[in-house]
Amino acid sequence: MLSGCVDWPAEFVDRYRAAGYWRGERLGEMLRTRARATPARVAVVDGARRWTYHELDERADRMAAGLRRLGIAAEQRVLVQLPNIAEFLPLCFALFRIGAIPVLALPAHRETEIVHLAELSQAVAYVIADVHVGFDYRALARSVCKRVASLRHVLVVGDAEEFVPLSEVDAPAEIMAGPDARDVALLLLSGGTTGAPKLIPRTHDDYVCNVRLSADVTALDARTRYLVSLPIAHNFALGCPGALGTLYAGGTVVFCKDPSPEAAFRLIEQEKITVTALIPPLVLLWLEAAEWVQADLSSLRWIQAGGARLKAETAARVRPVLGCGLQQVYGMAEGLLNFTRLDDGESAVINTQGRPVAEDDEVRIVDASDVEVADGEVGELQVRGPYTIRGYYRAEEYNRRAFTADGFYRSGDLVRRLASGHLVVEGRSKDVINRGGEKVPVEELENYLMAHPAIRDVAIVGVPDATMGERTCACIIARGEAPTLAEVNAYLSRLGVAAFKLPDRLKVLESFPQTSVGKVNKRALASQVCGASPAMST
Ligand code: OOB
Repeated sequence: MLSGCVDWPAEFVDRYRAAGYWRGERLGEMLRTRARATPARVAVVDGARRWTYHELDERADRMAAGLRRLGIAAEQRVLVQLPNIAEFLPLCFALFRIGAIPVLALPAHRETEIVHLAELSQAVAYVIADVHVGFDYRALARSVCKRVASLRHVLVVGDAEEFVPLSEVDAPAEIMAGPDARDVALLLLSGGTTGAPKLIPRTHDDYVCNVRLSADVTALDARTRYLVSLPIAHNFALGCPGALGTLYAGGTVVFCKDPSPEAAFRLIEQEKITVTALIPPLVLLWLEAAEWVQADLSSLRWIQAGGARLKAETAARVRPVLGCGLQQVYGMAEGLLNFTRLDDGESAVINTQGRPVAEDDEVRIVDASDVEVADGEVGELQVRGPYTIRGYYRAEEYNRRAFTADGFYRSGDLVRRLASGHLVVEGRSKDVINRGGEKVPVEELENYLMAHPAIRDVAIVGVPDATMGERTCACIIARGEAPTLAEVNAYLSRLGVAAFKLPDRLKVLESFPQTSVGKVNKRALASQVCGASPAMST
């Protein structure tokens, strides 16, 4: 396995193989198998572009050969920062086939995050789009290249300027042995860790399992037309079942660059979309828009909702307003996936976040001393299983805290298990703000703000919000004259921090409430700033 990763112990490898979770399949071959079975079926739609399975497969092969010519080899990391465009798929399959490892950054990430990811992964190449939503990624690449010595290539979809156009990374297809199914296939970004962002190594065996179980539980098949509404670099839209699950099932992946109801509804009507995945604020937006946007949504059979807790009132409106079913998904890039089942009763679908997808997902719910709580009680979810990692990439010290001695991942989520096995997410014990599905890493943001010359101390808390679930409030103690929210956010943007991490509110205080051991009491602080109980039980 790639150095810096934690493998499963041999007894678990044997167990997951024997039980049929790990079948020795690789992601590159998953597409090949499909392309052989149904070469002429449409695999990908992006605007006017339509690629059949044969075309997608061939593009991936040619791009793999082109990447090899550039010197990109097995186990090397390639930082991929692409919006929802068709090129994402041949690129990733090309990397999978070489055994090179895509590191999936979000389009929203900026210089600070990209430099960190490139350095942590020692990426040899960086793949971007030219301009997207008014932002020029080539300018970002110029700054990043100056700071990251390992980067040797910048590949660009569109106008490459001084860099290499991805369209020219092309050579006659070659036969490649490719990686082992036990090898790392991709590095996903974590949303839920403390300190600097962490990378999550997913192997071919475990991610193919993730994709297959998700596609089966969502009943994807060759008639599926999946709309990629969320960023494809996010695990939910990529593999739960997402674009990869759709290709596994022989369906069609339709790219959506703008998940606003106006744009997405038009695509649903035109492309006869059957399923998509949304975060709760988008579910709300789509429900509101359904009343005034004229579109035929009758092809839509399911909306998956996840990433943050969906309110029961919102969940209950999905079928009456949009005319389709709802599947709640509580997942994490580290692995474990919970789904409500398509044949679950109304109460489970509306009030729970689903139950684990695999029999061998070992979920235990524990108190602060790691002792299991009684069923029905709230505790932290810990998990071990065939598609849940045993450690973050190159994070030996952090892993000792994030995983138990017997290999369970400490999710930091506070959940309750019902007699049916369904889970209800009640809050969290980790210091992350979940801004409608986008995760704001509190400690990372606090560290940036501590470096501001006019800030003496900072504590960031989540405050309740009707649309986003919660928003970010930065509480500061100033040195002299306090900066305004606009000044603080301009400072963070100049540092190169993604826009979704910028505080929504700023509160200037004289002091912070303390706990009995002298730490900032964030619970008390959150109630102080919002005048009510905090958004979540941190
Ligand atoms: C998904 O993955 P990540 O890695 O961005 O974030 C994981 C965290 C979870 O630990 C939990 O705190 C929260 O996001 N979360 C939910 C939730 N789904 C995720 N909290 C409440 N209700 C839900 N339904 O967010 C993700 C990955 C795969 C599929 C779906 C979501």
